[in-house]
Amino acid sequence: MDTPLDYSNIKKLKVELTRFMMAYKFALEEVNTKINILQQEFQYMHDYNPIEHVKSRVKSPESIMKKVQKKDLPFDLATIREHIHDIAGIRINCSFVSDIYRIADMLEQQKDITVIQKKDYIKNPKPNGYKSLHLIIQIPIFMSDRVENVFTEIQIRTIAMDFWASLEHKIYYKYNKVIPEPLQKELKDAALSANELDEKMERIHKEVNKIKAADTLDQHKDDDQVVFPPEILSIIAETKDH
Ligand code: 0O2
Repeated sequence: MDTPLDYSNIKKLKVELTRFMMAYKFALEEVNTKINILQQEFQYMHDYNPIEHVKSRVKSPESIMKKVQKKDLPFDLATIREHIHDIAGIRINCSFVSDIYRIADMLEQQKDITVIQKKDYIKNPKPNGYKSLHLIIQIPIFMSDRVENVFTEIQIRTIAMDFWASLEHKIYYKYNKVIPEPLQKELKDAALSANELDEKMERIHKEVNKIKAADTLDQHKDDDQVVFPPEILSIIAETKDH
């Protein structure tokens, strides 16, 4: 005979699960606000926006379950909270590689962010060609009755790296995680091309900044009313070096 359903337990479980998922949603809201502030302030101070695009998501319950199985973890919320660090995920796309490190530094320096892990797949790409900077952080979320430090994964990459990763991700699942060798080689070549493009774009970007800085100095060359001290001149040059 079936055991009768205990509705009070089901209700309790529902509340627990909802609270569990909500914490990740709040963490994403916190981090998104931080990114938004950095973007606006950087634009105002340096007349330049280092972030092209931001996307965030809370992992679906199905994907969480798959990861629990993959990692051979017991299915209880405390264990999942402790061991699965990418339930809240944010992806930041930048135009240039130098911007990736600038954004990572700005986030890492924030007092309420604790960096738990940093993986630099840009300096050390994966054998398949994957490049990206990954941060696992913890951020405090202030609830009505407690503070929860929530793990969040931040992936920062260029548009070219993202283009490559999205295609590779699709191919990876299309071939059920075993990509045929010729395709693997083509993907590796494509990753090298993406890298070349990133390097070229960064070089052009730096050249344009030098020209802009020189123009700014030139505009004030004949201005004998205003004599800029060297430290101000270097600030002008630095401001335009983006
Ligand atoms: P999905 O479907 O994107 O969520 P972890 O399993 O996270 O505990 P791992 O695998 O060592 O530990 O973490 P890593 O290497 O930092 O990778 C985390 C995420 O980076 C992946 O999440 C992918 O989103 C992305 N990633 C890593 N390697 C590759 C790659 O070779 N190709 C692509 N396209 N993306 C990659 P998930 O959960 O594996 O996948």
